[in-house]
Amino acid sequence: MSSILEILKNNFDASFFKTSKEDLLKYGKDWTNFIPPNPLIIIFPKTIFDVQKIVQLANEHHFVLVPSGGRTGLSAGAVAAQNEVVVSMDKMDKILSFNELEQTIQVEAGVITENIKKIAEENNLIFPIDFASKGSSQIGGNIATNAGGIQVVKYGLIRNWVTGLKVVTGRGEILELNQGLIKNATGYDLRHLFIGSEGTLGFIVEATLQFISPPKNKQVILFGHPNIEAVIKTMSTFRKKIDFLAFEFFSDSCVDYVMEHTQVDTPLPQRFPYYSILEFESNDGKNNDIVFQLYQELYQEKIILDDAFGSDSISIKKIWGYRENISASISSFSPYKNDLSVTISNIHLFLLEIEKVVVNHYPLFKILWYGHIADGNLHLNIIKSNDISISEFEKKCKEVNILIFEIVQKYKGSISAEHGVGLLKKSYLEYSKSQEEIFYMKMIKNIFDPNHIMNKGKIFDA
Ligand code: 2HG
Ligand code: ZN
Repeated sequence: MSSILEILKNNFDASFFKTSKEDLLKYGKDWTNFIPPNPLIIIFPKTIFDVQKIVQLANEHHFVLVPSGGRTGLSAGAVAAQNEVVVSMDKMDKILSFNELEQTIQVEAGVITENIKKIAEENNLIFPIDFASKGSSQIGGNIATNAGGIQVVKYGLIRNWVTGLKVVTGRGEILELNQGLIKNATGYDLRHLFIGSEGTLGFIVEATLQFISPPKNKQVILFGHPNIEAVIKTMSTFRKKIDFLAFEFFSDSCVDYVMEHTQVDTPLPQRFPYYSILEFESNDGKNNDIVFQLYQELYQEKIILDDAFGSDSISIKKIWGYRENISASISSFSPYKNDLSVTISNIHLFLLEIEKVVVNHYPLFKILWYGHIADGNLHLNIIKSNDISISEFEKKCKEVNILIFEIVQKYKGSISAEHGVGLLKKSYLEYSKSQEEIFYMKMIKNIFDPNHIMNKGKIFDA
């Protein structure tokens, strides 16, 4: 081990490293629970050529690199548990250019996502990727996990907004992919292989991102519902008639945590088993009429039991707070997380089957449902009771995982809709992908990273 440290220190001066125990713990992990970090050292490249040099050294001297961004991941994609060298993008955080004509921005990988959103807004545009961790996540990590969030139903995943990528492959070459082009029919688009590759093929070092015009007159309504069927009915009723900007849901079990954590009142004067949030564009009042008519029908059928309306930025923020703050509010309770998806036509049956399993197998644990139901994406978080140890809790959750993932497989769904595979989900990959597909994924890894120096052991054991 000491020789790896010597090799690195012979090639980079002290300003490139962090070695204190606190820094090793901090940079050796992401937001995932259950896997203790154990990195060898943290290195902070300042340029693409520094990254290239680190990759060359790793290939030459056979050590493993863990790319690290804002460390907000939830599947241990950025956890260094095996004495790896963590390569943090913190010092590669330059905004390189903004192109007014193309409405694109070129940035280094370490730029915080929220800063990109702010630049878009300063130019009367938006970068339409929105999730709660945007204040600390980095764009390189978002791209490496093909991040989603609350506006996917309208704008799609981050993949749709990356028009160019610069990467350093696991072999140490610099590739410039797609160069910001809108059209480029020249064979395989390697950009899309790097998006969502979780640092297993190389480093994303720069990106060109597309902005667009913002929606006009955003309106938000929070609904209270008697049960989960009512949430699904509300979502599908609106989805058939309007092109909404977002539709999210959460169970009442989430509400106490958010109230405690953010010191807010209940979302509605009375508590209901489930809540949903609809966001839409008012476009000359046309949508308002449709929404109002559908709302009245759903209210009469007792699908919606109460509502709160937001049309100014303060009330909109307040309503979204109940949904967006759930994850942060529960994080200190070490929740066990599942991030599942199916096609939205299957969501009703899928959810009911899974609910039956969790209610039967977790009689003593808190079950929290929330997520992006209009994308078919459900976050299922389980919080342990006080009388059981963390390791017993984890063991139990892993047993129940099998039952859940059998249902996922039956519905041809995904075991990880938007949080990636990392270390946490890799043993379940076969529930979502065939052995043949995994074989091709491993062959692709071998081409870009023949010596397996890039985030070894993440997604699969190649
Ligand atoms: C969200 O939608 C994030 O809030 C986090 O994807 C989900 O905490 C989670 O399980
Ligand atoms: Zn989510």
